[in-house]
Amino acid sequence: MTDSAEYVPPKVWTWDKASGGRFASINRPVAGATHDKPLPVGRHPLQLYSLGTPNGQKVTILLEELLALGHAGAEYDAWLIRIGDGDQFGSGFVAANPNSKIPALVDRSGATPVRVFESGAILTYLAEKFGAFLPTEPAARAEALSWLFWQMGSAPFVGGGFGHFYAYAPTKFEYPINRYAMEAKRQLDVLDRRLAETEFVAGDAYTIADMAIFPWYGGLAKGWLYEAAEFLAVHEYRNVQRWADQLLARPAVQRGRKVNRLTGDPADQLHERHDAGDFDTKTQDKVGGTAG
Ligand SMILES: N[C@@H](CCC(=O)N[C@@H](CS)C(=O)NCC(=O)O)C(=O)O
Repeated sequence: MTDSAEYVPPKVWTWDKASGGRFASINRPVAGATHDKPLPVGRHPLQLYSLGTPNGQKVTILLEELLALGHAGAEYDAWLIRIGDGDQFGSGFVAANPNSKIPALVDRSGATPVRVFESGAILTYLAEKFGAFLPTEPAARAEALSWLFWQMGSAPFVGGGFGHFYAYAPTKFEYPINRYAMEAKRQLDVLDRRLAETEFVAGDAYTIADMAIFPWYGGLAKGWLYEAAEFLAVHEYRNVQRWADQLLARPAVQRGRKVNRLTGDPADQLHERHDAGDFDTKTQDKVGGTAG
């Protein structure tokens, strides 16, 4: 590993497979499938191919909220995509998401399957399909979509920036940690000020914007991400804390956080979800599995 202070970029960048750090085995400078592997298809209209990371949890929280509201058409099979093993580069997954990242959804309820990728697009598609959690009145809808897109644009600085350099980079460098800690704190403050004004991020109503933002910024506030709670002094963001606790008390949020999860308490890991009853019978403590 070259020290960044001494690094002089060559004229043309080339792929040094040894320099990728923790994600060296999956990071590549090219797109496309690496191997043939069709995706499994279950019995429900909605087929989700995902992993219980913050980006994956957004969608399972929405699906569980839709089911809790009584939308039987939101029943889903959640298949596990092990990104550490390269499942996202299988031909079937790439057909569902050419960007090779979880989550990906295939809606098989109509004559022709509809693929949807990017978590924000999936949340919007499902909210529109079921007419829930996204206001229809133009001003309220604009506010919800603004915060939804805020999350999509902001969280990569938290995950790919702060989290990467603070928790995952093989060597700790002050410059990137400083830069991205500053930005992560600024974003937490944006959210904190907003949540001082309103109960939910988009106003009085609970929307897909909350569901998108919670796994990232609620996770930061609750200390689930990067073991950075103390470093970022997350207790200072009191309105974010209040809102995160409020969401966490929702049974659908609790269920959604368990689906496709490979880390944490085995009781909170439901590796695949094919039936509502799976939460009672198939979490890893019930099947005697180990955290992956
Ligand atoms: N903008 C995407 C981000 C998705 C994303 O970054 N997914 C990560 C896991 S959280 C992934 O699949 N990484 C695998 C890889 O990069 O190869 C979304 O919101 O859906």
